[in-house]
Amino acid sequence: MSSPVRPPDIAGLMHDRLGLFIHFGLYSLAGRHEWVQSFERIHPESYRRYFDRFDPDLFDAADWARQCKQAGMRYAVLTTKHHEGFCLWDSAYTDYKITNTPFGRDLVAEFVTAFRSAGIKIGFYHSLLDWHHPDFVIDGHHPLRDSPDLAELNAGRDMARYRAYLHDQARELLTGYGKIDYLFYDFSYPARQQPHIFNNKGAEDWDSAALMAMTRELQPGIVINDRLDLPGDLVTPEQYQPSEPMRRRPGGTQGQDSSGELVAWEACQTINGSWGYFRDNTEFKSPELLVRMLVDGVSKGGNLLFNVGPTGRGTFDPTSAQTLAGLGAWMRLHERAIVGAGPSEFVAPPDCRYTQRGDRLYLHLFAWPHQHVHLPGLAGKVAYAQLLNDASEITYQESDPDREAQNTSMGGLAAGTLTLTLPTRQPAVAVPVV
Ligand code: H79
Repeated sequence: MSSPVRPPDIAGLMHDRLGLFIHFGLYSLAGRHEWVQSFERIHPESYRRYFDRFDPDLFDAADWARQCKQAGMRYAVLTTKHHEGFCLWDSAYTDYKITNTPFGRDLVAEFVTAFRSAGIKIGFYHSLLDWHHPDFVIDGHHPLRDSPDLAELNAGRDMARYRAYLHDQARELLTGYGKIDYLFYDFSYPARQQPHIFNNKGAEDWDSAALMAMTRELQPGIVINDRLDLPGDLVTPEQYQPSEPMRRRPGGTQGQDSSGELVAWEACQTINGSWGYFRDNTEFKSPELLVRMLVDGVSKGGNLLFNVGPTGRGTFDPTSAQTLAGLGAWMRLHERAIVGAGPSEFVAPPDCRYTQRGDRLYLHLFAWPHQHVHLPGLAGKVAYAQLLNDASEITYQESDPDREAQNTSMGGLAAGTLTLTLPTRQPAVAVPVV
């Protein structure tokens, strides 16, 4: 049999640079973090109150897709199942699924159809942890970890049976919804990484090698992340921006090292510190901050997977919608400096970032200097300069190497410096009309 395995299309995903993460589940009804069941040690029987009332009546996949696309995002990743174990599709392997709630529809199917027809790549987030499955051995993350009868509760649990369930459901997701571009498995916590957690879980518990092989076989070209406790196609820093381009750690698992080869990476970021809808977390990142995170990431070779947590009604809350629109307004004018762009061979001055796409160099100013910005090493390299947002010409001067030692009008700048004359006022990030 010829191998159907095609190498992951990591270049395609990295080209896109900006994606939308969507965390939606029963925790969206609690409205206080997707880890609420674990944080508050909520017993499964009590947590069922959300299952019985799950009815996102305003959910409209086409509207989510429209907002995603307008934000300039080219791919989207939806939680098919989070740690709570609730499935957003009509799985044959459990009753703990969306089609058994008052909502009664297969949300994964609607998501896939709407996003794909909007030309957005499809990503699935799938939790390796499962706090609902009766065979999942209770560990240091589990809601029942403090139960007085823990030993008794764990006595009949069998990870081999859970593993079969995990693989069966992955197969279901990878065969029932057409082409899937990206799989974000989450997450592993082997003893060597989280020694403070009991009943740690890693590659053997998930049979990560087989799960990864099956994923690749069923979806040729799919990109798989690095959280199976095995090397993946990209590394996924969570809620932090790396200060340098990321390098693969020896062994290739979650995390980074300064010595290895350069590796594709994608930072995932929340809007307000929580992935699931959190009503009372009102410290939102501004579109300006998100633009900086995106630009900084692209300048270091990385993607930004930006998250929204829809409300229990199934909509993006007003601040999230506004933030997406703000990001989109910026992307409409600056997309060519982001999509298909990456790090530059040149070194940007302080408070600046360079991104480069082919022979086009994009200078991003994080602080707006008075009148001039000096770019060492660029003299003689630039044929024309313009402002991206309105295509207005940027005039420039080059320092004269022969007169370098003298106190010239260029103020004794190093030879090879290019000096741009900036507009007196920094162009504003456009205010979107939603
Ligand atoms: O789905 C989102 C998170 O719920 C999930 N990954 C993203 C994409 C995730 N959250 N935490 N983790 C993965 C890793 C676990 C971190 C922990 Fe903790 C540190 C577990 C216990 C201490 C963070 C802080 C979570 C609970 C407290």
